[in-house]
Amino acid sequence: MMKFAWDNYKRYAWGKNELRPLTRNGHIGNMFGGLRGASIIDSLDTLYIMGLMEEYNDAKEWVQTSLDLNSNGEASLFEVNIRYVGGLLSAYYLTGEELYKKKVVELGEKLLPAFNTPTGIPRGVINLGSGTSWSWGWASAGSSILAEFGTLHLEFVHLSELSRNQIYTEKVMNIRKLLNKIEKPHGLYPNFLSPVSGNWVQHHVSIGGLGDSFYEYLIKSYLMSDKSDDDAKKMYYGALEAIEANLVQKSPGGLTYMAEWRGGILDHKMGHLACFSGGMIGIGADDGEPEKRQHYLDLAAEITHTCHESYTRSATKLGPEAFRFDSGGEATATRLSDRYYILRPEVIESYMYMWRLTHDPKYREWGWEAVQALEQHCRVESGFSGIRDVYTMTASHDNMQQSFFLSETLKYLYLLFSDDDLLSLEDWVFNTEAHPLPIIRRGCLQDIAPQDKTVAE
Ligand code: DMJ
Repeated sequence: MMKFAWDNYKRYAWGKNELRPLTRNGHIGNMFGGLRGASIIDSLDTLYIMGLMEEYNDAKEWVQTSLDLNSNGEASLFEVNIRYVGGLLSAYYLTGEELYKKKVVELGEKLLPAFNTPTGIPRGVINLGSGTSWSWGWASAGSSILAEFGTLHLEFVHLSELSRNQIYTEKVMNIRKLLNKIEKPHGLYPNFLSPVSGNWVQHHVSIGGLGDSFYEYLIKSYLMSDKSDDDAKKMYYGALEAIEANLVQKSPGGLTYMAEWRGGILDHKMGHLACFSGGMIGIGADDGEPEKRQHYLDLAAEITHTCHESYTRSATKLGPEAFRFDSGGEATATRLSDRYYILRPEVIESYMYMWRLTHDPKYREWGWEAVQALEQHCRVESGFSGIRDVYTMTASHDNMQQSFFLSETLKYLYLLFSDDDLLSLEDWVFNTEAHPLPIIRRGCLQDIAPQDKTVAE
């Protein structure tokens, strides 16, 4: 599947950000501020661990000759960080090639002006040429988004390691300090914060879009620090407690889900994006209070089960963008506009973590169901495409092969069916785009050997 997705990208969209598999051309979009080759950067580590060396070498050569960081466009700080910074960091740590280190430090410097705000909370959009930054037009009252400014920590700590410049760590620590200081409604972290006043702008809380990877990066910061970052640990378990008290629900049919919270009122909806939380709660289970460990593992399994149900209850066996637990529905999309599937990874991501944590064969079975559904409904003649309605067998394709399909969905599937020592969870954490970053063991980061590819072969 990876080879097919890659070969078609290479043939029809080389150097563009994504492949449009129906029209057989490339898509550039406006998320990366003029940077190109998102699918290449997102694929480097996947190709490498799969042992697709000819393809990996083509990708590497493109980075060498064509990755131009001197662009002058408006980029999403979050997207550039998770895909480009994350992808280049992983490529460096897996292969030891200096080229990636040089590029990623160069790119990291271009992101720093985004933090020049009264509070140091970065705005969402940055011009990579001029360094000017501003908030998304759609974000209420010029606010910054929790999942955006809260999803920088892992990459920025590694940027400090590689550049030997503490500035990156200082920037993300400052975000952490502010979040720790301000009042949290019921212990929850709302999705919108003003980068000017440092106050919450709206009380909307979600484990799905707008909030999701902030929580993920708390527990992963703790794990990546070799369990020395106690603030991250405290914040993660505190947040999880508030989530359990306010958001976790059980449906009449017995499915556990995470609702959204709007100033105390629950919206009984769970987004596909929120399905990453099964894996997150799973990897954090072991470091919780001893009496809560089994409970966390059970909760992780229940959420993953619910997300699997959102797949099995559709005709295509792929899950919708959002599913609801009201108006008579359970784990199904009730609105037409929520019925699409854009090759997202989160459900498979949770299968992979739960497999590694429990070795319960059902997770591989569920992963295999997803493979078959992807092959049947998303594979088209020249690549993979998202679909507009998971509840109908007559496919309507969206003509987009997202770069996270190569970076995340296919990587997590591959890991689900590999031995546990390929990118062992003892040694690596995955950023939110599935780019593996090594755990920083005091004084020995320099000793990390490039990942032995023979494990994959
Ligand atoms: C990816 O870019 C990342 O996983 C991000 O955290 C959420 N959205 C997409 C995949 O769905």
